[in-house]
Amino acid sequence: MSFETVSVIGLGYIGLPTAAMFASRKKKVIGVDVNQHAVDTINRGEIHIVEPELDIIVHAAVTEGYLKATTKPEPADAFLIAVPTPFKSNSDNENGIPEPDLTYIEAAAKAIATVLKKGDLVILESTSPVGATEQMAEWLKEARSDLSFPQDNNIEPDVNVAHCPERVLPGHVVRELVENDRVIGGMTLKCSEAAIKLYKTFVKGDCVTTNARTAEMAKLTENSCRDVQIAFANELSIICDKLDIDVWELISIANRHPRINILQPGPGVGGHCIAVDPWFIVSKTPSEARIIHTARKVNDAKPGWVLNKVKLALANYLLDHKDKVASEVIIACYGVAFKPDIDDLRESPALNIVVELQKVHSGPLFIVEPNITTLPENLEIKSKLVSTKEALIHADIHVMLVDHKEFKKGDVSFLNKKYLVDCKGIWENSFVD
Ligand code: SAJ
Repeated sequence: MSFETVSVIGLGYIGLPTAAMFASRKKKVIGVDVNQHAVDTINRGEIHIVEPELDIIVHAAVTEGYLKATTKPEPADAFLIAVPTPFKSNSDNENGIPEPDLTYIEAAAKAIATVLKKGDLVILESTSPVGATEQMAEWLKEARSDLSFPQDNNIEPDVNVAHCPERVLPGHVVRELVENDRVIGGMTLKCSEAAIKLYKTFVKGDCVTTNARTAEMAKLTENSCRDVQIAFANELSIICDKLDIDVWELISIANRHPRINILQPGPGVGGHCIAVDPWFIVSKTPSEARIIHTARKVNDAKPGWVLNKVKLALANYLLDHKDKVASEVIIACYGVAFKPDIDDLRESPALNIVVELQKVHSGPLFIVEPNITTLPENLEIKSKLVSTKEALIHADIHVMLVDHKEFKKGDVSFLNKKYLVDCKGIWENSFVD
């Protein structure tokens, strides 16, 4: 069992760094993506996403001939599938629970099936609902009845299949890919052994072996646990607002207890993982997953709560400035990414707040986002991308949404607290009452 050629299907935030890691260890890597722009960019030795240190690794891998990208799968010894697993659109069932959409996995499985051969290893890395790896193996088998698969109860199937979920943190992907422990969920023990051999090419962390279903559930459990913990912090922030208590001070005091570690409230939970993955548990076990379901609802409701706070600040401002009308009031929003110090706007609660604000506020909106150079199309109507300084000087209402490092510097104590909505508690405390 040797893996000289590795193919990574899906060259996004996980697939591209993973492909680059194998290539940096001098494996021949074939990256496959349906996005021609991504393929062309990578083949120029450049990257189409923002992730620290990745550009240098990809550039070296392409220049030295270890990494190439293409839109059509080619034969390889191991295939890693790292495609998105979103919700189905308009899929809410009668309980309002979104269902996972496995069509990208199905398409990737069918595409690689055409080039599979005896001895190959197929790994599903995409975060998936329990049972998805078995389903993927079925799709492979349907397409290639000439090969045997682990579900055939064959001790040595022609093709090994495993689920090895990615668990890296955006912004730290290059380091975490190497250092994190890896969950290896082979459909059989032999499948796990093959997968460990492959990952040990670059993984320094432990490779922890389990079965595919437990590996699927482990990934969902990690992200659901974080979602529940953030929901607790978000709920606290709403309770404290009602009771006139500074939630940031409260959490820092409570966290001095040796066994308490409360996370930080914010404008809601975003990204393509924590806000999505818990639903994969809830949709499979709706009657049992009660806390997980409630946490999702608490976090999803937070942007609406923030929006109401902004409306209140605007009402206060107009009460104090009788000579002004709403259309003259400039609201500045600081941060639209889904979390600090990244450019990723996907599933961003901050972005959703700004989009909604655009609908309800008749005046101009200033957006401060140091990590992007142009605004997304849906924000261009009456929003303007400005510097922190311009927003601080010219805006009337200030909405701190994402605690990017740029916002933590400088003095904001000249702002009027009545016209500030601080979702991250980094400016509120600059004021002396
Ligand atoms: N957030 C808070 N308060 C906090 C921490 C986070 O409101 O105290 C918010 C963030 O602002 C963001 C959201 O939660 O909107 C998610 O951010 P995150 O940093 O918690 O997680 P992600 O989505 O960037 O990455 C997570 C990680 N999972 C865990 O930490 C359990 C990462 O390890 C996974 O690989 C990744 O999901 C994934 O791909 O599934």
